[in-house]
Amino acid sequence: MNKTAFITGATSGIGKATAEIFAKKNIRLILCGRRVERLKELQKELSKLTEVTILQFDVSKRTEVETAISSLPENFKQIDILINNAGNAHGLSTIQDGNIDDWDAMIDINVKGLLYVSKAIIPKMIKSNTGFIVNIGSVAGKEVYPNGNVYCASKHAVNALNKSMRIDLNSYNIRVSAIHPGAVETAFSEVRFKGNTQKAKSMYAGYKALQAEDIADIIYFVVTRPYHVNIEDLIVYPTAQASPTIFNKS
Ligand code: 8X3
Repeated sequence: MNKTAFITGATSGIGKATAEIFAKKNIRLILCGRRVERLKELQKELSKLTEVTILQFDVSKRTEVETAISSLPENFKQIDILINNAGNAHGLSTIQDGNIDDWDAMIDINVKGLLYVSKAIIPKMIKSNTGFIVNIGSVAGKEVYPNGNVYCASKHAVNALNKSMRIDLNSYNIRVSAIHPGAVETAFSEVRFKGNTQKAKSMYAGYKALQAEDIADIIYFVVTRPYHVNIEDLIVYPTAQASPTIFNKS
């Protein structure tokens, strides 16, 4: 497939798995993340399969985003697919006990970061009258659960922006979709529980959680439909999870 994809949060989890499947399908890659060593490693590995360039920046830093994206080499300036994947949960506590730095991080990364990156790339898509934006949301963007408050709010914002983008970009032939995963076994819980590996592991114990590759497969499916087909969004759970809080654990 002779397309170029721009993936944020590409150094781990869903972003990395998406980069791997796209590389196998010969999609050219612009891999973005904060950790340059990981980006370089991934570039080395995936360059065996496709053309890869890397951009090191923090999505929540507006000037970093703008500078990085404007520095793209000429042959990578045409972006066909934007995967807005970078995002995290920081903390899990009641609104009254919530840590304001955690709130800032979630709003800055999950909402403002997605906006900064989109704002830098959308004009290129408008100019070429083609493009595909896939926003990685969460079931937390569809339902609110105890202690989820600000994370849920940030993902509800992603859900709203997904719909807004599709409306505003409709006349420019740009497709916009979202994937809303339930429990995916990644570093997500380690970040949420601030390195408490025991707590993080217990999130995925007693059932088979989704794997990053499961979501990457679905992203690949979504972006490879015929051009007249636009999937608005998909909510994806592990079989053992019926809602954000209901699990069938052994
Ligand atoms: C990840 C899923 O249920 O922990 O976004 O919010 S959940």
